Amino acid sequence: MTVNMATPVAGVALLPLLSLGLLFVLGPLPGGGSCGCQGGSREHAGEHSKQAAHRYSREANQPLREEPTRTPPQMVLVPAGVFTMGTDEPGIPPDGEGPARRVHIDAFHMDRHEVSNAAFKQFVDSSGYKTEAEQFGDSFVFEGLLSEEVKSSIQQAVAAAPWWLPVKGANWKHPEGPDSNIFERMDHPVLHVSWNDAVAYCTWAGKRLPTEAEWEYACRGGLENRLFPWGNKLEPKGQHQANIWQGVFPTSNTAEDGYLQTSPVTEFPPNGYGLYNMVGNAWEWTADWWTVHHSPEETHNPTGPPTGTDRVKKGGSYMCHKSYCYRYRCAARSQNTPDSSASNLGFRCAADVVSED
Ligand SMILES: [Ca+2]
Ligand SMILES: [Ca+2]
Repeated sequence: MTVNMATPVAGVALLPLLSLGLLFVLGPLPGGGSCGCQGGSREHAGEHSKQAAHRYSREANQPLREEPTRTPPQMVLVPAGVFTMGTDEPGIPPDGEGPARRVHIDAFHMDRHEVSNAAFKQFVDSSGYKTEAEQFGDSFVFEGLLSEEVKSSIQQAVAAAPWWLPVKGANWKHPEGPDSNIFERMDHPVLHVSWNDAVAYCTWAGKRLPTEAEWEYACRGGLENRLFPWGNKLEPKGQHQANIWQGVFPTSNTAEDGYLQTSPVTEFPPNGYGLYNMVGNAWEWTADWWTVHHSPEETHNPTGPPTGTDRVKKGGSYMCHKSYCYRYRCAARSQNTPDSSASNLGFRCAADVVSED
């Protein structure tokens, strides 16, 4: 793998901004016909009298509609608000989880779930896009998922995390190397996508990556100062709420939650905003550069440092166990270079709220 490409985002970030408007125009109406366009132009006779009658109707004399926005398909409207970002009781202090600070967030749209293999395939089919892992020719795969044949062909490993192996031919279509495929996993999160790949996809879809603050606000689902999107207890009433690691990492995964690897993107209950798998399943890229130093001051829509070397990822993955990666919490965070890719790292997109006017 190479790291630190000189200008990682300039090219893709300027792609079709026009499609942004188009997507929202074409999107369905959440209110079900509340645009007043139902009925079409089926008849012209009596149009004047109908218009006159309409002027005095209850509908015409009601206040303006309360919902001035359209939520794109497969997204939710995350309402504006203020929340406590980070924590003063960090699970992993070196990660810069603290201090707890008040952050105001404008309303925005968020993908209901991680971008799936099926959705990413649509992007690739229509654009011809090649991911960085495909260009580099390799990507990092968790050793426990590899066939003996693939494993025996690899010498190099990461000293600090020997369970990560660079596998030739591993990419989003072949998550565990050339002898694997995604045919049975089209509704699972796409993996082996770099930050640059994620930006390219979101731009193509008329969206963008969420900021770290937006992501964490969305993760909390309207709850204040809780560890997880659903509360403080990992398994309320003995029910698994997320796809993480049960057993002993990295040697024994009992998969008590039902999944040894990734799960479908809509598995497990959604949080208070209707968002699935914000923690667990696949790590998710955010737009921000990485830093572990945060001002305790109150901010509005923070976007992170202006520059950096790594990008922030949030939420942990199916590989996270409390013993070594207690990062399946909303305040938890980690980082990778923008061209990194791995078998537990994906993303979802956000979008600005666009007024109907
Ligand atoms: Ca699991
Ligand atoms: Ca996730």
